[in-house]
Amino acid sequence: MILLTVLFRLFVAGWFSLLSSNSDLRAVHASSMSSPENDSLSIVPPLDLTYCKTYEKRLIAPDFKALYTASFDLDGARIYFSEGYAKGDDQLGMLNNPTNLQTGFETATGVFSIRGNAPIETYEQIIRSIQYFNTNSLTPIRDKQITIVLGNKLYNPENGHYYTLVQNQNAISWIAAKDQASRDNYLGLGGYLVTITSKQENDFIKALIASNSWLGGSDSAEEGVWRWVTGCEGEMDSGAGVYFSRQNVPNAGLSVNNNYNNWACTEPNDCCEGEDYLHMIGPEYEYCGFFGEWNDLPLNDGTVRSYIIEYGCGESLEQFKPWTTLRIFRTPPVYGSIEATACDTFSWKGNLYTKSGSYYYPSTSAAGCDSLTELQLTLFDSQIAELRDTSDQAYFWEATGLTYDKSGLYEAYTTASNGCDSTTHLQLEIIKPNDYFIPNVFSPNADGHNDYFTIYGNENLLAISWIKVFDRWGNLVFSRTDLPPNQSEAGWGGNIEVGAGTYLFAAQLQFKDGTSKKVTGSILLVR
Ligand SMILES: [Ca+2]
Ligand SMILES: [Ca+2]
Ligand SMILES: [Ca+2]
Repeated sequence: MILLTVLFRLFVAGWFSLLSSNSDLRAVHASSMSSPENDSLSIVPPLDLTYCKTYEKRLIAPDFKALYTASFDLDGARIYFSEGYAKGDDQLGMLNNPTNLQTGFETATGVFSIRGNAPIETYEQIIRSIQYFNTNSLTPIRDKQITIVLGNKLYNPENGHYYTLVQNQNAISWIAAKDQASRDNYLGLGGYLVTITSKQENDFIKALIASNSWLGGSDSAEEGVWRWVTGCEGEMDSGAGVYFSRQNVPNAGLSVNNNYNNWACTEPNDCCEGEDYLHMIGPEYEYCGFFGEWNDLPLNDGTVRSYIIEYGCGESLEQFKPWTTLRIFRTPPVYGSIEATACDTFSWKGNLYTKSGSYYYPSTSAAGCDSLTELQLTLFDSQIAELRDTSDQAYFWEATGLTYDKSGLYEAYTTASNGCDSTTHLQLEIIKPNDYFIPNVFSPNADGHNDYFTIYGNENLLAISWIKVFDRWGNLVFSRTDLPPNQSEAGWGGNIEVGAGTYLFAAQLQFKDGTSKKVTGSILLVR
């Protein structure tokens, strides 16, 4: 029962796409009036398929064969994924179509449709050439089921009957609907205006209709005696039809012999000039009662534009099975995995990767099946550092082990802790290295030699704006402004109260070209 329910849903899903082509269906109905009875029809189940190679096109049913007592015409067929459909990846197609029938695969629904009036043999020929293929080896691998249905009818698993809705532009009389239904057949199974004998069947029909629709019930033979007058039910009770409801006075339908009925509020009411024909209330006509309930109407009521044809009589339809299924076992790819670590970029199988992550490379295994290699890539960034420095003399850079005596941009390359390149840029400025000289030691002992600390220079050094000297605790021990360069006595004589040791100085130099420069450093005082 569960399987049947699933199938029912799928049939319903397939149905709605057919509503738009009902004019085609009606034309086919008329032309297939003379088809023979075929209450035995079945399909030889196609073999299941094992699919392991993406893009490989495989015939799903190369030996497709229906079994029937006499040939008949068909108006359509559907071949669709009833389980495991991967939208956009799973495809059904044909190598070529030697017939005039229309075929096409709809990605949104996973349905391959064949349309047009042709003998069953032509349909068999087309179905034998339908191919399955998959365009993506990376999607989750799921097994699939394909269902093949001959014809475009809706299946009710509860009673094994088939149905179709005929929706007209204009109103149709109950008699015309009944006659058209009785002339129609589904693969040789005779049609009739629908009879509803259970709540399930009522719900099923309600789900189909979009407006008032005729049903195969009437009290035209005897007022107030409601009988099913079509299909198997119509042949019972000596041909009078199953007596399912009695119109109570004044207005109410009562069940007879526990037969199902679903009258709306005060119906049937045999209103007005008399109402003897049964219909189901559509969603837009809830004037008394509700959508899906029943009402009696006159023969030519202008509000009924549609009717439902039911196919199959009684409960003995086990021999009539115009559909079959096959499974596609989707073999997962042969799986491999590698890890890689690199700096900045990594090249693999012809691709350049710039971000860490998992990447997949599909290929073909030795057995001709999908093979999938996963690359687990970790990329580290190379590092670039920017440095700026100035110097008044030749500059030694530890990073390169070189000494530079010119301003410029220099680079040093090392390896970072992550193993990648580490590049350091040094913007070096050498300022007037030869324009002044700062001694680093003096000896204020009045021997006339090196007794003062000052700054010396060539003709480019115009003046010393100021000099300040501090002891190692930050105390100012000497300060003087506007000193001429190269004059020892203008500088610091090493106050008598300070001791030998290292002192720190700062000074502002003025150059001939108008520039100035602050210099700092240390000076060693020896006694
Ligand atoms: Ca029925
Ligand atoms: Ca009546
Ligand atoms: Ca009525």
